[in-house]
Amino acid sequence: MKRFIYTILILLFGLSRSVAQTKPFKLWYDKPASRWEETLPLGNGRLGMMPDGGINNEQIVLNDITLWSGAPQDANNYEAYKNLPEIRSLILAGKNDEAQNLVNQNFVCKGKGSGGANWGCFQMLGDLNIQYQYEGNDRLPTAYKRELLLNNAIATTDFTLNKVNFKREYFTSFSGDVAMIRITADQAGQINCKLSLSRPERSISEVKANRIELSGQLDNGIDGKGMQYLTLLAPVVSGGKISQNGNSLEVTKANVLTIYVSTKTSYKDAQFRQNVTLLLDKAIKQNYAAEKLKHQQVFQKMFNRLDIDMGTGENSQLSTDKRLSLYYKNPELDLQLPALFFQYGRYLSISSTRVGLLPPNLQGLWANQIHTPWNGDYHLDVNVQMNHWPLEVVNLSELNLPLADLVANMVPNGQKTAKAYYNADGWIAHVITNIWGFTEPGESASWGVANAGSGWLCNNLWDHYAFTKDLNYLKKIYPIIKGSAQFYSSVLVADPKTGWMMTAPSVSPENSFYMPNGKAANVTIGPTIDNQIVRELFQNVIYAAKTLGKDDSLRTSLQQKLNKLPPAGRISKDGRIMEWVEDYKETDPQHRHISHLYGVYPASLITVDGTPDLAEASKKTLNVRGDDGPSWSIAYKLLFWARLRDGNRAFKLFRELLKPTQRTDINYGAGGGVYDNLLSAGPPFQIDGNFGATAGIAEMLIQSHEGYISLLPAIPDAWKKYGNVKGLKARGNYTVNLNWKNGLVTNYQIFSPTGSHVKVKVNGKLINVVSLKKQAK
Ligand code: FUC
Repeated sequence: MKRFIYTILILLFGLSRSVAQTKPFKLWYDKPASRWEETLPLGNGRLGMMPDGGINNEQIVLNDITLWSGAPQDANNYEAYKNLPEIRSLILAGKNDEAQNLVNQNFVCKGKGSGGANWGCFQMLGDLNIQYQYEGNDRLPTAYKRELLLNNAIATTDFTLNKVNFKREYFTSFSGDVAMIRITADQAGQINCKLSLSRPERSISEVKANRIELSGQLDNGIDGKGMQYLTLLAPVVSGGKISQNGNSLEVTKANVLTIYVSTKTSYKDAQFRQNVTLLLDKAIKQNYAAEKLKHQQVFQKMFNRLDIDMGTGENSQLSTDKRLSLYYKNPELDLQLPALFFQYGRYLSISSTRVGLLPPNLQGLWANQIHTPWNGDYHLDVNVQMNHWPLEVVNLSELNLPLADLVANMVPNGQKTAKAYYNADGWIAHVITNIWGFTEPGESASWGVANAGSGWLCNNLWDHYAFTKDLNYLKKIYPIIKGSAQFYSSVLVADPKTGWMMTAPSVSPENSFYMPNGKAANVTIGPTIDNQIVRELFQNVIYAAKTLGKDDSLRTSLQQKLNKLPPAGRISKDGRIMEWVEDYKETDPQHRHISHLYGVYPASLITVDGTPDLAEASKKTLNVRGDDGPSWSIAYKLLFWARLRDGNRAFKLFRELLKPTQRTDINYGAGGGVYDNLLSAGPPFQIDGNFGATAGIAEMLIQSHEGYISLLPAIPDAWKKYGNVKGLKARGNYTVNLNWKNGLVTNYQIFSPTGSHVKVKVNGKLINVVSLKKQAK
């Protein structure tokens, strides 16, 4: 029954830009980090640092989101398309293994692909090393505390040694764009230390005029003259003195020491050398307290858009590592940890990307190696998308824009790739990319020929429009998504058996199947994920063209093709969603990728109400896949269960994800988890698990993919008692606040810039309300 509830326009807390934070969200420890995976991540979207809080020696790993080796390259095999007819006819004849051999021979990228030096790698910038000296004989400190306060993006280390209270304060300024560390003591002249900058390779470190300079040039894989960087460190003291000791600077008997680190790379910045100095000089001139305040204000403009409280518990007071070790068994004793992990995800997004720069990579912004795992790049078969899944719903919408820029930058090469391999219109990217716009298939057929990378990226870009309804943005991305649709439209192959039109050759991300002859293969026609991605893309482009009043004939032809796509999901003999067009047996039933449930999340092609049979089959699929895997895979399963409205199962996956681990080996199987610093482990550290779980928690509290806003669609029993969230977003540019008790919504407000009719599902009932007016941000 439809009923309009006209809500009175009382401005409870809706008009203010930000939501006052009820509680501090902290990570804290009573000892220094003993490994990098325990250090605390700071970042301002470009510049990152991870201090370990060491007493005598402190190592602070520095990062810059733009620091990449490699260079643009053309790895397109321009003869590849000639093999397409044969590859396709082998697939259609059921000779997938032979087709796969041919793909390996003639249909992969030229050169070494992701293994090549020109392909490149996101690299650590360097280490800031501080060797401290103390007066007095005590060696062991008391009252040690190392902390990261998410609310203001500041880390601290406090301890007492020889009756002196020391404090270190660290932040990467969102205002001045430099890293700052301030060391103080409560007695005069107690700060003695030696400062140096180092990097495992390709670096020169020298002292010039009381500043340490670290500079170098990375390999581009061509002539060795790749990206350049320059880092400047300047200590400023009150009391005491600074002197040079080789490549280090020594601080003696200071009362206060402030260390400024300014860094830049040559990425899109010919003036980077001058800019490093400008930033540094400017920062030093600022009053420290004023700069710290400005840093917090800029950061909080984003962070404070959302607040969450789901209670607390006796373990919530413990140090983060202890909380983590106790959580799996007794989650009821720490009701705050899910809220902390959720806000940590938001904190990590704000810290690891910035409008105008690059999206967070596989490790966000943080790396302590030259050769980072998987080159620290962008994987297009789930990982980079997962990094962006929480952004809209957790009210950090603009942080989706760097990905849109990255994708726009891929299009020119993607057009060449479309021609070279498929003789097709539009553009394609396969499964991996870098900051240099790589779009070619990867170097091995088993994973590299996935066709859906560009389509998935485009559908991810669509989210920003779906949530914001920003027409200017739609105009900006329209040529990109149109070009992607044109590609798929021109390559789809009609399967003579079914008449369906599908991609070929392609793979279901990284999984393989047994052919009837018992041999294993990956290459196929129409893996389910491709069918779903193409369906969603065509729908989006048709909608966009209509909204923008453009391309009538393209709309008609996409609509015709849409009618010939396979259904969004098909059910296998044993009741699961089929991963491939044939009901093949998979070689790895617990495979980490669950690509054929793309239609459940992030798409909404399979829903509990809309397609109940497919929703049931999705549950069976998940039960066979199991609840383990690398952390990103656990997070994805959490999201699926949230969409399938099973809050308790989603919560179980949350607990699995929060299992403490110290493993750093490269893992493709079971055994994800989080490190003591709450960064997620594949292992190794891979940030998608953090972002996926943040999106997952949001999805347990609010959903808006079925034409209405659903409040608490998958709340687990464990979180039912009490909670409130302010500042969640829903599709259509709505901002939502809600309170609940005993699993029932007790109060909610929905805001939008104009105040419009919107459907809301509250406590199981679908009703129509008018949203409160709220100034657009
Ligand atoms: C995909 C996944 C792996 C890993 C890598 C970075 O290839 O299959 O588990 O996450 O990306």
